[in-house]
Amino acid sequence: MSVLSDLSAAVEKGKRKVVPGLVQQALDEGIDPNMVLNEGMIDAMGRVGEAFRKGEIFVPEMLIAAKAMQAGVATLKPALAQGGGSSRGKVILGTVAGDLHDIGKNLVGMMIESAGFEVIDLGVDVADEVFLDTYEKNPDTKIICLSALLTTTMPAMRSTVEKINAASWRGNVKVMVGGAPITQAFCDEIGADCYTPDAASAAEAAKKLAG
Ligand code: B1M
Repeated sequence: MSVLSDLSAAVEKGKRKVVPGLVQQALDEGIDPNMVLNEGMIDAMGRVGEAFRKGEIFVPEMLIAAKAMQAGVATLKPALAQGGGSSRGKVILGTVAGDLHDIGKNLVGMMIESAGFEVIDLGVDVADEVFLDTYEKNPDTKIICLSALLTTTMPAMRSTVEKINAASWRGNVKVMVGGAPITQAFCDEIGADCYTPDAASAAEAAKKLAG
């Protein structure tokens, strides 16, 4: 078995102590960090989600796999996030109210940071007013980024965007949305400026949006 399939199996089984070593081994073998992320870890989380959906595993197993992936991402971060700095401006980032998923959001933050932005990460379960207050305290922010992983928290994303759209400063900031259930059609429907499907494209879009 290749190191990537070993890594993928270890993430799926939630082997938090083994995962960082396998990530390092993959990097030492010269495997592209994006391949380590996508084929070694994100694919595994897809299988975990599928097993949960079928009722083969439950929330604790999903959480253990998430922790293993987080440990792997921490090891991968220096290789993924090259060329930092904070010259492109500020980005506010958070997972919307009611939603506790943060692995994808953290990857988006990492990639945007490595594209040269200063990221203000508000964490998970972020209420509308926290996004708005944070912008008002940081009016030089270029983009507000919202993540949602649950169909049941899409209305919270809509609500946050509606409140941002009603703010007097709306013309000064862009709004980017993403997360597994989010689509371009939903982005258009709620009046956000940009939808991106993954962390790499979020960083590319951020550069364009910030001008
Ligand atoms: Co949750 N969960 N979960 N979960 N969980 C999903 C999302 C689910 C699809 C699993 C399934 O049923 N197949 C399902 C949602 C179904 C739906 O809504 N249609 C689900 C459910 C149901 C739940 C609970 C309700 C379960 C329960 O309690 N009964 C519960 C909800 C808790 C809550 O939030 N209130 C719950 C809880 C959890 C854990 C806490 C156990 C854990 C999260 C731990 C954590 O994040 N710290 C968890 C996990 C791990 C998952 C799965 C297995 C993996 C998510 C993940 O991290 N993926 C997930 C199944 C799956 O995704 N296949 C599932 C890897 C990550 C890199 O991908 O987050 O999609 P993702 O991010 C991508 C893109 O989406 C995009 O870029 C990222 C990187 O490329 N992206 C953006 C994300 N945000 C973006 C923002 C952008 C742009 C791109 O711009 C701003």
